[in-house]
Amino acid sequence: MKRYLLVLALSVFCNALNAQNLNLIPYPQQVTMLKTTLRIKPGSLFYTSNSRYKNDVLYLNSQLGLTGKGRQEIKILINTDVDGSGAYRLSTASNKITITAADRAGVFNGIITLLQLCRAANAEGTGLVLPGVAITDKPRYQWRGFMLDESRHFFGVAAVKNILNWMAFYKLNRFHWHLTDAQGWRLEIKKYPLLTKVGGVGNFTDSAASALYYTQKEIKDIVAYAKRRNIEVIPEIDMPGHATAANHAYPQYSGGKVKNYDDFTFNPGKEDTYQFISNILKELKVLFPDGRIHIGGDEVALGIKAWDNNPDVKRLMTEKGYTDHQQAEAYFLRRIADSVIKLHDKVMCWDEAVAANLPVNNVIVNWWRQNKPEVLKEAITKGYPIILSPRLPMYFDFVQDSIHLSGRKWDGRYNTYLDIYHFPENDLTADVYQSKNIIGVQANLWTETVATRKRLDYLLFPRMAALAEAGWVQQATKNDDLFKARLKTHLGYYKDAGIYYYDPFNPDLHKEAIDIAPKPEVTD
Ligand code: TNX
Repeated sequence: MKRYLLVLALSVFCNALNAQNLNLIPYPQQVTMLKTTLRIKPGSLFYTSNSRYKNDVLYLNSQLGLTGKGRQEIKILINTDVDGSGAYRLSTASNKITITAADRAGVFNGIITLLQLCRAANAEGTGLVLPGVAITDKPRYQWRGFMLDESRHFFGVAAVKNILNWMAFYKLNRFHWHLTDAQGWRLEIKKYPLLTKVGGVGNFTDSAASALYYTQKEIKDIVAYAKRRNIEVIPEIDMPGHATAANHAYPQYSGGKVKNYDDFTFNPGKEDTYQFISNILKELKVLFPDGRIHIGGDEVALGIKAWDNNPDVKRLMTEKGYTDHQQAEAYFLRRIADSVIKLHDKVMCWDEAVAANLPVNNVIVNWWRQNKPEVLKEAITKGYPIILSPRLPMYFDFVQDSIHLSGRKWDGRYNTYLDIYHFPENDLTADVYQSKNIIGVQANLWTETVATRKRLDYLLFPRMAALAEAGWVQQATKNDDLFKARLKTHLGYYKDAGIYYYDPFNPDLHKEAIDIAPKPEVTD
């Protein structure tokens, strides 16, 4: 009996070890290693007879650079027994590949796991020897997001597509695109050409840089590119604060001027402002067919003093019986949310907007102020679905190593890949992170200190891999040593792709990429 138990324990242990050698990130819920292997001959292409998923299989071929005439079938079955959206089973037993999933998200996730298996597989000649596996997998969170700020600095189509490709490789499925802010409006709106012509001028480091923005044609192309990779794109039009670029283009909608924050806000007391924004939203509806818009709502306080001298705001306050500006701010957000709901149905906002009492059924709250846990609790109590993206550890503009100089810190704290890996259980109490209101996690890359692709990559890799684990893997399965071992293989993938990444195991390998002379720490 004792001996039997020993053999059993040993085989479970070996299975776990071999399964780690598959180098899957994020790590699946359950992996069983089989005794068989699956040989894929040189010159073979993956194919499926299930016509709905042909494009997903073509994606796999293109990612692996496969060309040829031979066929390796993937049997794709849709089965509602599989546990929820995005879940899948993948088997490579007895010379057959089968993916069983509840929906297209699950099929795509299964294909990505197969893609990673192929990348890690032994190559024989130019063919592949895949291990026999039976994988049962499902995501911890439905929303696994990444946000890029392209207002402070603009990176362009190629950089965004590269990010989307890696997001797909890591089963991240929401791209939050911060397209407007004080430093630049980056989205063509046909009815208001000055938004990009004037509002697109400048960036965080050079206020005179020539206008950079996405045309509507480019936006459509990127949204379709993302959809092929099972990624929804959520554009953010930040308002009523962070609106300086728009106000420079159309000053008639500005909330006014105040020291250091001239024209930071839209004018909430003017009816025309709502017409202006609603016309912009109408164009967004065509560009972003998934229909979710992020309306910002953050840091209005920075420029709200301007409303003291604004006659339209004064009139609004008297009419509504408001006693402070925050009520006017909430009024603005409710009206904008109503317009979005009428047009698109789905709204997102930063956590300041919890105070505005927007409709609970159509609004997702993005909690970012880790120093305000009471706001997260309030959002839960009010019943909002919530995305967790607190500055600590989910802001990728924070430094990731004690030796790094450029980027933010908060009371000396910064965001290592392991901090991200252990989110949210290391940062929040169980009653909070186990609340059913929490629908996902997201990392945000603000780009005040990021002007080049090189630094963009440096801040993203390898933290994107840790983000993938935070969004996918159950707390009980996490293990630093095993994650590190898998990550080492992925650093090799970055190297092959020519990415300038940070190597946590050898910090001197690539020197910190610095674009702008570092500033001392500020906590705000
Ligand atoms: C706060 S997060 C901001 C951004 C900055 C970021 C820098 C949020 C909703 N607002 O405008 O870029 O900090 O870390």
